[in-house]
Amino acid sequence: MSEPAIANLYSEQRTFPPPESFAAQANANDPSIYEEAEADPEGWWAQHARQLRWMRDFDTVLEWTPPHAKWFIGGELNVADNCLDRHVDAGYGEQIAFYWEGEPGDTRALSYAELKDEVSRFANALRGLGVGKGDRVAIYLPMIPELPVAMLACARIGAIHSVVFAGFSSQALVDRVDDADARVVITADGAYRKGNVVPLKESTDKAIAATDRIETSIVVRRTGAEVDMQAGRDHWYHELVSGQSTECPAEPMDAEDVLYILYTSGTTGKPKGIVHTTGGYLTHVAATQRLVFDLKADSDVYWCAADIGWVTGHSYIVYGPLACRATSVLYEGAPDYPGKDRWWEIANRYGVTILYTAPTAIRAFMKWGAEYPQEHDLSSIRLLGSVGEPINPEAWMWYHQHIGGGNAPVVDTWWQTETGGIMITPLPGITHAKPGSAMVPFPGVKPVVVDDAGEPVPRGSGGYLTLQRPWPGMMRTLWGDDERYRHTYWSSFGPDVYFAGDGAKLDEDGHIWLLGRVDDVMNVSGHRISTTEVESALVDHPKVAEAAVTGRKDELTGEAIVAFVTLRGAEEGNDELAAELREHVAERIGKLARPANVLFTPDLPKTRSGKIMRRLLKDIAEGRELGDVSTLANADIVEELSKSSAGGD
Ligand code: 6R9
Repeated sequence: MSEPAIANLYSEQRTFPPPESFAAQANANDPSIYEEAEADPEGWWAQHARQLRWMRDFDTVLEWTPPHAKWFIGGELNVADNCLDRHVDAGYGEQIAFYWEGEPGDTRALSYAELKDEVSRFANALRGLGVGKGDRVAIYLPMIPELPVAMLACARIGAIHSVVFAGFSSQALVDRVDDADARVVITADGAYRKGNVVPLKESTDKAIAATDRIETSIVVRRTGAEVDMQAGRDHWYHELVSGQSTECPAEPMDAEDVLYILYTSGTTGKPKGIVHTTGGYLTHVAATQRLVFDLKADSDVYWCAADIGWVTGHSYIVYGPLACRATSVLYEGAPDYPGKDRWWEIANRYGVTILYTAPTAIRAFMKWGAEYPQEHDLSSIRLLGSVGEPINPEAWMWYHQHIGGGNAPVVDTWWQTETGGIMITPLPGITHAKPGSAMVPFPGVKPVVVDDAGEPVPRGSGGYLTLQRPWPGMMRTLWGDDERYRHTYWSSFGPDVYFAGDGAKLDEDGHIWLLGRVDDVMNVSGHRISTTEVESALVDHPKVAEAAVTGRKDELTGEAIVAFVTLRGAEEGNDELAAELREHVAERIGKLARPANVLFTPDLPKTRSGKIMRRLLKDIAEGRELGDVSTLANADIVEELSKSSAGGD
C-alpha cells in the first residue's frame, strides 16, 4: 500500500438546500440533532429503542468488546409484534400496510390487521410443522405478499429466516441452505418475469436433491404452473394456512437473538452469512426510516422499489416501514414491463410520496428518456432516495428534475448488508445536498476516512472508509465463522476499526464522497484513480446514460483504463464519439484519467441490486476466461461483450 492516496480529481459545486416548506414539516429540521447524538450516542440510540414495544425493558444500552457488540442487554421484544400488533392495538388495524401490485396487473391491499392475521396463521402453520425458536428457514420467493408474511411469521415464532433472491440459481440456494443448515424452504410454483414464468419450484426441487438438509418445502401458488408435489415433503401454502387460528402469541425474544441471516457473495470465496439480531437492528432501521425518509405514517405512500432478496428490501421494505406504520407500495415485476412507464403509472395511481431506488434504475430511465415519466403526473412525490452504488452527479440531477419535479430533496444513502441500516446520508430537512455525495454520517454514526496507516485524512483527500464506533444495526458475526468476521472486517486498521471495503474522499467542506470498492480502484502510472470518478465524468456527457470502467494491464502505465459505455435513447456509438468521450474525461478530470479504450454496449453485467460487476469487465478487457457469473442478473450480456471486445483495442 505505498501508492499515493486515491486521487482527488472530481469536484462538484452545486448544492441543494431543503425547500423551506419541506424543512418546516420535516421530522428532523434542527441541526442540533447532530450535537445531541454526538454528545451521548448511546443515550441517543436508547431514545429510539424506547419508541419500540418491549416485553421486558433493557438495563444496559451497549456492551462493546471489539469486534463484538451487544445492544439493549436484558431487553425482550418481538419484531413481528412491533411491526404489526403494536399498530393494531393502537387502533390502526384498518390502515393499509402494503398496496401490492403484481406484474400481470393483479393487485391486493393488505391492512395492518389483515397482515397480522395472515402472519399469525402462517406462524401457527410453521409451528405445526415443528419449526421453533432458533431454527433456520430458507425463503426463496418472488415479490409477492407471502414473502414479507413468511419473514414476519418466522420473526413471530423466533425462527431465523434466510431469504434467497428468487433470481438466483438453485446452486446458490443449495450453498445457503447448507451453510445455515436450514430444514425448511418456502418457495412458489413460479415467478413472473417480463411476462414469462420462471420455474421456481423446479429450481427448488433441484436444490433439495443436491442437499440432504431440507425436510419440508412450502409452496405458494402464484402462477398456477403445473408442479410436482412430493407427498410428505411438499405442502401448499394455502392448504397449510386455511383453518389456522389468527391467534399466535409472539415469542419474547432477547434483544440479541438472531432475527435473520442474509448472504452476500463478495468477490471471492463462499458467500458470507451476515447475522442480524433483534433489538438493535429494529431500532436502527426504524430510526433511519423516520428521519432519513421523513416518514409520516398518517399521510405518506412510501415505495422502496428494491427486491426484498437484497438487504435494502429487508430493512426498507419490510422492517423499517412496518416498524414506523408506513403505507407502502410493493411491486412484483420489472420496471419496463409491459411498458417503460410502468413505475410512473404505479406511482401516479397510488399517489406515491416517497420513492427509494438504485442508481442503476435511474440510469436505465435516463437511457429510455424523460418522456416516460412525463406522461404521468408525479407531483405527489416529495422525497427521493438512492442506494446501492455511488450516484453519478448527472443521474442525481436527472432524478431530481424528472422524477422529483426539481423540488423533492434527494437522499443518497450509503450503507451495506453488514451495517443493517443507513449510515451516511443527508437528512432531507437539514442537509444542503450536493449531487453525487452521500454527505454526512447519520446522527450517532462515526465514519472516518483514513490513509494507509489508518490515520484520518485531511479535507480534500481520499482514503479508506472506516466506521469507528459501534451502532445498533451492525452485523454481529458471520454465521458459523466468527474468525472470518474478524479477519474480513476488523483486521485492516485495528481491532475496533470496521473497514467497509469502500474508498471515499472528504471534500473541502468535510462532506463524504464514496468512490466504489477499493478492489476496483485503478492504478495508472502510479496514481490511484477511482472507477466512480471516471464513470461520473462519462455520464456527465449528454449522450451517455451509463458507464463502467476498469483497468487492464498495460506495459507502459501499469494499468490502462477501459470504459464500457451505454448511450441514451437512440444514440449510436462510433469511433468519433469514442474519441469525444475520451477527451471529455480528460477535460473533466485530467489526462491521467483518459480511457485508453471506449467500448459501446447496450447493457452492463449487474448483480441483483444493480451493482456493476467490474471484475467481469476486467476479465473481458484482459481477454481472460470469465469468472463466476452465477449471481448475475443478466448473464447474456457478458457473452455478447466478450465477443465484441475480442481482439482488444
Ligand atoms: C445497501 C447495499 C454495499 C456496497 C457498499 C458500497 C455500495 C451502497 C451506496 C454505495 C456509494 C451509496 N453502496 N450504497 N456506494 N453510495 N449510496 O447496497 O448493501 O448490497 O451489501 O452493498 O454497495 O460499495 O459497500 P450491499
